[in-house]
Amino acid sequence: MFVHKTQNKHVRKQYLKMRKVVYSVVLMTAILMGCATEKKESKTTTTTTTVLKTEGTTASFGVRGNCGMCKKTIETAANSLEGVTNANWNSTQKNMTVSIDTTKTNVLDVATSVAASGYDTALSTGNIEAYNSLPGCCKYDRDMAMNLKE
Ligand SMILES: [Cu+2]
Repeated sequence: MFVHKTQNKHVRKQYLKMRKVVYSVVLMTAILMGCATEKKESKTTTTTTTVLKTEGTTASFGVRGNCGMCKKTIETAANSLEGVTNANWNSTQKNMTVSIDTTKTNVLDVATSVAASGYDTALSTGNIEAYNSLPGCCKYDRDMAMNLKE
């Protein structure tokens, strides 16, 4: 009886210790996840500022993709906007150049339209549903580097 009581006490002590560990793990995870989110956000900001090159009415930014079919989809998405006078995606450089009438549209809108068709750009993440319905050969690697030098 006495032994049993001591054991119980021991178990309870262990339980409390475990609970402490669990709490600190949860707290640590929360802190780490907070950090990760912050890092990701600052990374996106950096990409936005360094990747975008604007010269007059011509701008270029990174766009992920694989093949000729990707090129067609990406350029069609860009050209669907009023104010886009020329769109050219380079499959080797993973980069697109657009000529735009800035009174009608802007670079971010073009990037958003491309992203809606399933393609990641340096300024926006490709729509996941559109990506999933792309043909197999067009399902590009979502970690693919963009804005490559030829
Ligand atoms: Cu493709």
